[in-house]
Amino acid sequence: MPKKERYMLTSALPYANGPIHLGHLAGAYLPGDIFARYCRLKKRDVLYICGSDEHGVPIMLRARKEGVSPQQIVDRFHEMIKSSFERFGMSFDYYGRTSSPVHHQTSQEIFRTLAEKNVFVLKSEKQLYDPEARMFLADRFVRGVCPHCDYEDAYGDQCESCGTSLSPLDLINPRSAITNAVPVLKKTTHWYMPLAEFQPKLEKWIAGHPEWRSNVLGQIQSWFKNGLKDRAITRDLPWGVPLPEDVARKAGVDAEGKVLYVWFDAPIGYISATKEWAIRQGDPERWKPYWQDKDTKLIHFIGKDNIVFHCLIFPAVLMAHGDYVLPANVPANEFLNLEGNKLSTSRNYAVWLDDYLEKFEPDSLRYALAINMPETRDADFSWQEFQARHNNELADALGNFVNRSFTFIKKYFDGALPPAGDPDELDRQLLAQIETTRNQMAVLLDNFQFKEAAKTMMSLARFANKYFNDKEPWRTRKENPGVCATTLNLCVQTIHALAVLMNPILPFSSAKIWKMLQLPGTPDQANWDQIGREKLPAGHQLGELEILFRKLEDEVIQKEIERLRKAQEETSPEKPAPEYLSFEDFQKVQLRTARVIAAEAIPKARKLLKLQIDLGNEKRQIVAGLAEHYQPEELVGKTVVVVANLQPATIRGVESQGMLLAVKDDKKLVLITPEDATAPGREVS
Ligand code: B3M
Ligand code: ZN
Repeated sequence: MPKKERYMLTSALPYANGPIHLGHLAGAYLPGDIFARYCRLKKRDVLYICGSDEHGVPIMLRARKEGVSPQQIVDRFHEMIKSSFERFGMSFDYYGRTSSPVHHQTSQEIFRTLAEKNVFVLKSEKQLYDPEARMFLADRFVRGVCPHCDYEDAYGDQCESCGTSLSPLDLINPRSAITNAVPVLKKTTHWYMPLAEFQPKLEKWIAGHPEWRSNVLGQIQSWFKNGLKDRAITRDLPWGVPLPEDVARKAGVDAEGKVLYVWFDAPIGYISATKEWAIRQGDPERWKPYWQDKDTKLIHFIGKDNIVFHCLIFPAVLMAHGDYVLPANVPANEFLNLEGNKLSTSRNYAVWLDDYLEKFEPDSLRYALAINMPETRDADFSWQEFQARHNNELADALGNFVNRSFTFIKKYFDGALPPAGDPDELDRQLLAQIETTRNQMAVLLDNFQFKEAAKTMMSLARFANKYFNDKEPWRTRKENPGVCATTLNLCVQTIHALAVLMNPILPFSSAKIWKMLQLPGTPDQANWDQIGREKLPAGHQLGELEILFRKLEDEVIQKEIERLRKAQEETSPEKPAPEYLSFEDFQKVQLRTARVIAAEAIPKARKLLKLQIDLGNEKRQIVAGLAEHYQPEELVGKTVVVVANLQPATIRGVESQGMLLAVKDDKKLVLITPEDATAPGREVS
C-alpha cells in the first residue's frame, strides 16, 4: 500500500471570552472542517486540532469587570464554545485549551529553547505601572487631566475634549483606568523576537509557495515591503503563561509578573493540543510525526486578520526552533458582512451560533456559508439569501430528488432496489456526471475552493432531479418496466454517491441519507475514491424515508431580519465604541519629508502662510496655520514632515496640497523637523 499522506490541520483558536458567530464560522472553522472531513474520506492520515485561546488582555479585563477570575471566564466560554462547535458538526480530533498545564509547559519549553539559542533580544524601557492591579498600563488605561484644555478625563493617548494626541506621561494627575490608583514609572525589560533578522529567511520560504492564495501573499508582501519590526514577546501582566524563571534569572531579570505574549503562546496551542490528543490515545509520542516529520502538510485555517501571526511570526518561531515543519499552506479567508453591514459584537450586530442552532438546522447554515464563502473577497450573509438557498437548493433540488426517488421505490418496488438493465444515453450521462463531480470536487477541495465545490455538488443534485423528470418513471412503469427499474436503480446509486460527496459540507444530511439507505457504519467511513464505483446491489432494502429539509417560512426569516435591524438602530450615536485606528488604516497615511523652498504671507489671512515645498520628485503648495509662530524666511530651507496624500483643499481661496506636522507646545506650534535633515521625499514611518 502506498504511504498515506499526512495532514496536520488547525483552525484558529477562538478567544474564550465570547460566543461564536457567523463571521468566525465562515473565516476559520467551516473551511477547516470541510477540508478535514474530505481528507478523512480520502483515507489520508489527518489530524484536525483546535481549542480555546485563554490568555490576553481582553479576557483579563472582562474578568475584572464581572468581578470574577480570568479562569472563571475562560472556563465558562471554553465549555460554551466547545459545545456549540459540536452541535454545528465541527469534527475536531481534539479541542484543547491554552490554560492547560501541557500547554504552559510546551510554550515555556519552546521559549526556553529559543532563549538558549540566543534568538531573542532584550530591551528595557520605562512605563507607567499600576501598583494596585500590579500591571503595566497600556496608553488607553491611563486617564488624567489634559495639559492643553484641562479636561479632566483625557485618555493616555488622546484628549477626547480637544482632540490632541497625548502620551500617557503628558497627563496631569494620571490615574489608572482600572483601579484608579496613581501609576508609577517603572523600568521594565522585555524579550523581543528579532523579526527583521528573520525577514530574508521568511522571504525565501514564502517565495517557494507561489500556490498560496493571492490575497494572503499580497498581505505578506506588504509586511515585507514595510520591513518586519522586532516584536516584544513578553508582557507585564498577571494572566498568561509565566515567563520561565530560569530564563529570566540568566538574563538578570525578575520573572515576577511577566508572561509570554498571547500571540507567542496561542499558536503553540496547536502543538500542545496535539500532545494532549496523543496522551489520550495512550501513545504520548504520537504527536511528533504530525509536527516534526518533514512530509507532513501543516495547514492553518484562519481569518485574514490573523495572517501575520500564522505566516510570519509563528513560522519564524518554528524556524528558530528548528525541529518543526512550517505550514504548507495558510488559506486565510476574508471577512463576512451581515446584511450589507460590518459585523459588530459589541453592538450585538451578529448572528450568534447558539441562537441560530435553537431555530435552524446546522446543515442549512453550513451550506449557505460554504456556497458564499469569503475566499478571495469579503462576502455578505443575508437572511433572505439563506432562505432562498435552503428552500430552492437544499429542499427543492437535493431534498426533492431524494424524496421522490425513495417514495417511488417504496410505492412500486416494495422498498427494494430494482435491478439496472442496459443504460441508455441519459443513464450514461448521469453516471458520467457522478464521476466528473467526484473528480472536480476533489481538485477544488484540494485547492481550498470550497465555494465552487459546494456549487459542483449541488449541480449534481440538480442534474439528477432533471434526470428523474426526463425519464418519467411514472410513465415507463407501465409502458416499459425494465427502463423504469433502471431509472430508479440509478437514482439510488446517485443518492449514495451524493451522500458521500455532500458529507464534508452537509454531514448531518449525509448521515440521514446513510440511514435511509440502510448502509452499514456511517458515511464518514466511506471512501471518496469509491464514489460512483461501488454500486448498491439490486434487491437492497431501503429504510424509512425522512424529510431532509423542510421549507423555511417567510415569518421565521423576517424575525431574524427584524432583530438585526433593531440592533443596528439601537446603537446610540452618543456612546460610540472606542475607535481604534487599525494598523492598515494608519498605513494609508503617507508621511514624507519635504524641504520648504519658499514661504509667504497670505493677504487678509492673519494665521496662514503659503509654502512651496519640494517633495523629492515633485513640488507642491501647502497652506499652513504657521503665521503666528514663524516668520516666512525662517522656514525656507527647513526639512519638514508632511502628509503627502491628504485630499487637496482650498483654504481662503488658496489651494493646499498636503499638511505639515507640528507639535502643539502649549499655545505655540513647533514644526516637526527630522533630527538629521534628510533628503526630501523620504518615507516617514
Ligand atoms: N484567538 C485571535 C482571533 O480569534 C486568536 C486566534 C489565535 S490562533 C493561534 O482572531
Ligand atoms: Zn484636551
